[in-house]
Amino acid sequence: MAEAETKSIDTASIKMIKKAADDGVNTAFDRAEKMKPCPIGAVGSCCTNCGMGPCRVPLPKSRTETPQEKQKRRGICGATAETIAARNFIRTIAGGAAAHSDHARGVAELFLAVAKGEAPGYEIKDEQKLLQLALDWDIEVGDRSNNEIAIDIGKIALAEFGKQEGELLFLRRAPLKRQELWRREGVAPRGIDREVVEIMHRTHMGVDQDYHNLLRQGVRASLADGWGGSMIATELQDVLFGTPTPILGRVNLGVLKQDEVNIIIHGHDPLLSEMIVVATQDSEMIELAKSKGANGINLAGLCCTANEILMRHGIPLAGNFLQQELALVTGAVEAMVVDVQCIMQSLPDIAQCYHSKIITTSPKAKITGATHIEFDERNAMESAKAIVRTAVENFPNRGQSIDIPEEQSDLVAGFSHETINYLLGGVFRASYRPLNDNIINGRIRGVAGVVGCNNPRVKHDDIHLTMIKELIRNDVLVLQTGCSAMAAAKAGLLTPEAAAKYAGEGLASVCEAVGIPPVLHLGSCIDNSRILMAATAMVKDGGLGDDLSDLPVAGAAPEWMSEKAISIGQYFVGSGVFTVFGVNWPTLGSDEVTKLLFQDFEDIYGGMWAFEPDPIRAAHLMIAHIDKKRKALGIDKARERILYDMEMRREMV
Ligand code: BF8
Ligand code: SF4
Repeated sequence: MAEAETKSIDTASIKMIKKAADDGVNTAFDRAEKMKPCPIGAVGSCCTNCGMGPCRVPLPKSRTETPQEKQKRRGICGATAETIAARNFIRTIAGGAAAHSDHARGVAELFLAVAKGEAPGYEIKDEQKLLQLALDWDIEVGDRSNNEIAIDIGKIALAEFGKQEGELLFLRRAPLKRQELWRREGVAPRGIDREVVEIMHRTHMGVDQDYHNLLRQGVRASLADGWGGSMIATELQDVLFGTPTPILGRVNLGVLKQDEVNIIIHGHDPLLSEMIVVATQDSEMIELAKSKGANGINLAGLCCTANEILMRHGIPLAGNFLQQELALVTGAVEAMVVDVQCIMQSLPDIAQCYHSKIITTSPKAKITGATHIEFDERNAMESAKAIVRTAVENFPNRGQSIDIPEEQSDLVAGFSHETINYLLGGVFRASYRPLNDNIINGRIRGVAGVVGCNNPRVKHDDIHLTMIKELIRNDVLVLQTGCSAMAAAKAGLLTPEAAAKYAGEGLASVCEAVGIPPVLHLGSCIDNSRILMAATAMVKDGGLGDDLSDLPVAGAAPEWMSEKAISIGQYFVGSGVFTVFGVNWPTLGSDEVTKLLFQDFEDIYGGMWAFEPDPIRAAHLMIAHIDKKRKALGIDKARERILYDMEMRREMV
């Protein structure tokens, strides 16, 4: 195997990659080295949609292909490279949108149960947000109780999934111009499930065979994710568990403890993790841990469920996606409790090399070789305790091969879009005005959302960090979610001190004045909907155009791997945001489809995709786009003045 140092930039991970090799444990880093991607599948030209195939359609031999030659490059059903690439691409969107939205459906179901008093242990924590939702959805408030209002909200939220006509309710939150554009283009989503199902229908053999038309449906389903499923999940979770406010946390494998029962909660669903948080603090459980020789119970998170409990409780993050196997390699994890999404099937096998237990909890996500303890939300505390008890009882089985890396970093998280509002505008006059003003006066050049996964095809965390540092150095404020936020956190970028160290002078001056980091952590991947809301608030506050596509903003997922990332990227593009992805790009098998996504979409949606694996170059594509928007807004001169002032100030000292 190649040197561990080439696999990750994170020293804790490098140590565990080496330990894995010593312990004879195989990880995603090893598998990625061995498994060469199929070159035809990698560019989106392999179709498995029917039993006549699989069909692999090669790239044209020359740019000036004759009709006769072109005819030969087809699947058995006659599908062209364009159709195949577009079908594959929107099926990816369907997968991602379905994952976010099915998560959201679970939240809505629990929400309704809580409102009806059928889910003991949960309660409505954020009354203000509940009332805001009631207002948004025209639900009568009057002197009705919170639970009565919540029952209406829960029912309406659930109906959004199966709605057959009309439009999703949250579309109304977008700037008016954007809503009109969506209607004009026929991409305003009806029901969430309907848009996903329609993709599966249209991509069946012999249905939609026009790549423009296919991609239009892709945009529609992705919008049903961003302004539908994901936004519903974020909003209802906030009402149930509290809207995040700035909170201190710690990150990296060093948060695991030698002398305590280590429980890692991994996946995406806060319904479970919220209860596990409570169960690990239960005195009966702590006593049990002590009786087993441990000094207590230490809970840490992985992947997006980690972000959820970090944002609301300050629970430490053990790490991001590519650290899930490495966490087990420490030999110090009593149980890894998983729910849904981004969970590697290799975990039970690795757990067997140590003493760890992998506990699956969702009826939707079982893994052969894992222990299944179903989490029943209507009997949440009992289920959570059963899970914690299993972990605690495993403590005496710890083996000899234990090595917890010491690395851990401080971070500040909890920047919901409401918090950004308060922090910048003050509690009494919450507003995005100061952010807009600092963009207009050029101290902040623009805003970038840097989000998404890890991917072992590239150096772990390195692409995120290089991109983010380049952006903040150039005065671009960075908003983050998902595994990308954890990469930045491990490198210390989510602390206020990072502003002086890494940010350009303009951005640093704003961060120092407000006391915020130059990189703001907004939560899990469904919380990308918070970025949509923050961008919308910027438009509504005025001075930066009248649509999301006018804003000097850009998005990126430089180490993406998940179908969810493609759905997220697509809803940002469909909302008017320039979005650049790294690693690889799944439509390169068709020049036409790629051109539509990378160029023509800008004319239609004001936002478009780009692919650039080099993080510095990708950052500069984003900066160039931000500057283009500044120019269109007529605020490009302000920034030149500011830089000039700073140059002069530097000369004076
Ligand atoms: O939903 S960033 S690796 S954990 S998919 Fe998965 Fe990607 Fe992480 Fe979160 Ni999002
Ligand atoms: Fe091949 Fe067409 Fe079947 Fe796809 S749908 S596998 S291109 S025959």
